[in-house]
Amino acid sequence: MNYENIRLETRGPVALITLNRPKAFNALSNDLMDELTHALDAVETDVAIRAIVLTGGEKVFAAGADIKGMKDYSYMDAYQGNFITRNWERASRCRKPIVAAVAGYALGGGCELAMMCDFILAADTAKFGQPEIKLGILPGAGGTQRLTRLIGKSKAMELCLTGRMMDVQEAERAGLVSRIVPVAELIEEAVKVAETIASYSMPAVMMTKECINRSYETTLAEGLLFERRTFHAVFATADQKEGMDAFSSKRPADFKHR
Ligand code: DAK
Repeated sequence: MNYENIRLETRGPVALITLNRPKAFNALSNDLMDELTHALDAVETDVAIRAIVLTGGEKVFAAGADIKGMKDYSYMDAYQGNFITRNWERASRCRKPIVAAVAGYALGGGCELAMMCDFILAADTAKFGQPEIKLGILPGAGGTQRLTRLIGKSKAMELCLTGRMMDVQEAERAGLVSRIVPVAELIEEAVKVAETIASYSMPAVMMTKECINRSYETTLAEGLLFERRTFHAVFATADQKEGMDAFSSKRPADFKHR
């Protein structure tokens, strides 16, 4: 597939996907989301890739779903066309780790897409918000759900009901972003973080991600049981033997991702 709305590059074991519709502030059109879905399918099946960075531009990560593209949709267009569900949720189903590297605006669907990633590394210029209420609609790609789980009811309610944007310091305090870095260093830092993750045992990374995500879906007792069973299973990997042998022999581990 020829990408016109995104760029896909590889940096060793890291895939760097850049949203690339700068004139439309990276508005998330159907074509862009089809391309992103395609790119994530491709990197997910590529065994050489062990971590993904999803980013936008310096000024804007993504200003939301494409308002001009959807303004004339009828209910039937949205429902029968499986709007959002058809091609928006691939990032949330990715088994490999995805780091969102956000600079500038992450609004509406842009904020929702960032929250579908595993964590958000934010530039000091980042701004987050769910301004859908100003358009006479509501968040439709997880904004009322993921944002509430990440930052709590009070702040999520205020942001979704007023459409107010949060600056990056507020977003970090609220727990939406893991860390703030200077905008000029964002991509370099995100790739470095992704490279660190990619240097570890891939099965252990995937299992860790699965366990943390499970904590959102279940009770503590069920989550602990899931973690324990997964932890037992990691002893079936060659990488567990290698990691522990390397530690005992005081040498760097040479993980085979098996
Ligand atoms: N869609 C389309 N075009 C957009 C856009 C968007 N979301 N955001 C910006 N643009 C375009 C502008 O129209 C403008 O295009 P030209 O006029 O140059 O052709 C260009 O990008 C630059 O924008 P501005 O001229 O407005 O630039 P400013 O610096 O003045 O302002 C801004 C930047 C990001 C604050 C402003 O553009 C803005 O407020 N944008 C809209 C943000 C927003 O409302 N986002 C939420 C979108 S709604 C659903 C599920 C999910 C959704 C919907 C339905 N269902 C299940 C049914 C999701 C909805 C959303 O995300």
